Amino acid sequence: MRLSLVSQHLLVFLSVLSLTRAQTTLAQTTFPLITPSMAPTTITPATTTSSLTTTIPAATTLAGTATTTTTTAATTTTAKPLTALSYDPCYNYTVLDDLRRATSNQLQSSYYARYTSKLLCDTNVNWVGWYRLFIRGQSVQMPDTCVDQLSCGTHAPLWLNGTHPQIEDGVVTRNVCGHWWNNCCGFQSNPIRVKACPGNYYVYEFVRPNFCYGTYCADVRNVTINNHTVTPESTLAAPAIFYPFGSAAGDTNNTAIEDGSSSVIQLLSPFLFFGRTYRQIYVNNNGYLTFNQPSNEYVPYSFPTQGSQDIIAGLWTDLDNRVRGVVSYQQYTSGNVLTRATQDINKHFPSPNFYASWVFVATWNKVAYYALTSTETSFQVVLISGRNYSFILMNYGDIAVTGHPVEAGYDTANSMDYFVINGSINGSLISNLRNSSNVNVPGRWAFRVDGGSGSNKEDIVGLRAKLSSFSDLTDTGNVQVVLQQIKQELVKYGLPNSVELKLRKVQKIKP
Ligand SMILES: *[C@@H]1O[C@H](CO)[C@@H](O)[C@H](O)[C@H]1NC(C)=O
Ligand SMILES: *[C@@H]1O[C@H](CO)[C@@H](O)[C@H](O)[C@H]1NC(C)=O
Ligand SMILES: *[C@@H]1O[C@H](CO)[C@@H](O)[C@H](O)[C@H]1NC(C)=O
Ligand SMILES: *[C@@H]1O[C@H](CO)[C@@H](O)[C@H](O)[C@H]1NC(C)=O
Ligand SMILES: *[C@@H]1O[C@H](CO)[C@@H](O)[C@H](O)[C@H]1NC(C)=O
Ligand SMILES: *[C@@H]1O[C@H](CO)[C@@H](O)[C@H](O)[C@H]1NC(C)=O
Ligand SMILES: *[C@@H]1O[C@H](CO)[C@@H](O)[C@H](O)[C@H]1NC(C)=O
Ligand SMILES: *[C@@H]1O[C@H](CO)[C@@H](O)[C@H](O)[C@H]1NC(C)=O
Ligand SMILES: *[C@@H]1O[C@H](CO)[C@@H](O)[C@H](O)[C@H]1NC(C)=O
Ligand SMILES: [Ca+2]
Repeated sequence: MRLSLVSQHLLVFLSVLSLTRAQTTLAQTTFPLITPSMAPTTITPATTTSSLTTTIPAATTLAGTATTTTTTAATTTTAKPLTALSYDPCYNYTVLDDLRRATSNQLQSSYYARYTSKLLCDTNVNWVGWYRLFIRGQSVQMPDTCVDQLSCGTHAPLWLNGTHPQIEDGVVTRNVCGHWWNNCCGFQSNPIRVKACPGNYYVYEFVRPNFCYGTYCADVRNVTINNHTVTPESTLAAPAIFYPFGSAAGDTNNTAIEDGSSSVIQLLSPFLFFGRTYRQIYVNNNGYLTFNQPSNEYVPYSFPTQGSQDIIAGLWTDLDNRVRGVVSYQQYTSGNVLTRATQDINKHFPSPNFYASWVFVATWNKVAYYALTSTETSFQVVLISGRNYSFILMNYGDIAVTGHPVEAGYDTANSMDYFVINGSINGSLISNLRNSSNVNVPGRWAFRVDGGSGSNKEDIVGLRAKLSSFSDLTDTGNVQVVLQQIKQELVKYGLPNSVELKLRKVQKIKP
């Protein structure tokens, strides 16, 4: 929620912290604003040059009764503070999906004798950083028991001599053995580092082995590998940040209709979105979610729209699932997806002990843009809730460039809260979504969206004030004086002394 003060010469963007909703209601009054005196050292306001009319948009309440607002000007961004993560290989790895590395790829002795040149040898690979093993798009791990000689497309398959770590072990170092001379550790290769990751996978920091021919193996001995994903294109894994989707996840498909939508989806658990509680949702083919009605709008509105709808836009643009791709969705109230969501949210947000009890995944998989039939764009919007918290994850895969207008982020009724993902409003730069993040996970943007108090953004009220002043408000010292004076005024009008004012931005609007 946000307060807006408007006057003449300077725009002052402020955050008022520590207000409760009741107190905010008290603040819904008009109060005169006092400008700083000419002498910044004088605390007592000297001149009152203007009496400002202040309109404070009412708080939305958890009960869902949004009250009116008269804000018309563009307001401060509601970007949630970001949780800086230190570099984590679980979210920064290279995908290694090479069927030849599978333990099932066993060479005949006649073959390896004749085709030595075709044997894999990992000393030829320029290893950089961390890797995650896949076989045909399926996440697998390195073997941590002995592997037969002549497996994994080489002479001496490399396996991990030591058990895989648990998540709480963090990064561990393990010895690597190559099976040769009928000795499981005939070659002792260079040790590598290994980490267990949320989502039940491992990453490995592969290094050049100290001999040839040996390869790091992908263990498929206990894994059923799909045979129908054969063409190189379709063997590409969905980005690892994606939640399960498609037929494998039991998704419901949207009908392939230009500018179409899902039918109404009843939510198995209510979703709290900035104070409003929703029990239904629509997945619109053009890349966004709406709650009250489906939408066929194919030209995105620019956020903030000051409109009447709540909108969650993974990538709102003119997509066309008739020619290419699938739009599908699924919701979960139990199982691994909840575990994964719980881990992700606790990772991305400092909220203690969050447990996901409901997850909704909408996926636009390899969908074309309208009239750009060869393009493929993939992204997800994941809604997550637990108790009275709610979150959104936007996961971006390959995003084709487009000349269509685009918009990614979210907006709310009257735009009291909104967020525009940086760089998402220019279709020629849109591919960057795959690499950008607010949580240090390339391709992922995460937001807390319940709007409840105690959220990661505190209880922030924005004030946008226009002031006339003789002193230079771009000077920090002068601003402190003004802040104190504004605070005194706010307190006079019923706010607690504990309110804290912070300056967001000063903008000079007249010389
Ligand atoms: C991701 O890993 C690569 C390779 O190790 C490294 O160069 C890069 O700095 C890492 N990225 C981040 C964001 O840490
Ligand atoms: C694993 O490595 C240890 C030394 O760290 C070695 O003693 C052991 O023999 C190796 N395991 C096998 C199966 O070779
Ligand atoms: C395969 O699974 C079985 C049963 O879960 C287990 O005993 C065995 O060690 C596994 N084998 C490998 C190579 O992981
Ligand atoms: C895949 O094909 C191989 C032989 O081509 C067969 O042995 C295996 O059972 C098949 N796997 C599945 C899951 O169909
Ligand atoms: C959804 O579409 C995909 C791709 O066309 C198809 O394979 C799948 O069977 C469909 N799922 C349902 C439930 O119709
Ligand atoms: C936003 O994106 C532009 C380029 O698209 C970049 O120059 C700028 O630094 C970004 N800003 C932030 C805050 O990430
Ligand atoms: C989008 O970015 C491109 C490349 O930087 C630029 O040429 C173009 O003018 C931008 N378009 C809009 C609408 O901002
Ligand atoms: C994203 O990062 C990858 C590897 O870091 C790079 O190859 C690719 O060009 C980047 N894509 C964009 C759109 O910046
Ligand atoms: C969630 O609800 C509980 C009471 O049910 C309340 O104590 C808590 O403050 C609420 N949390 C949020 C974030 O609104
Ligand atoms: Ca369309």
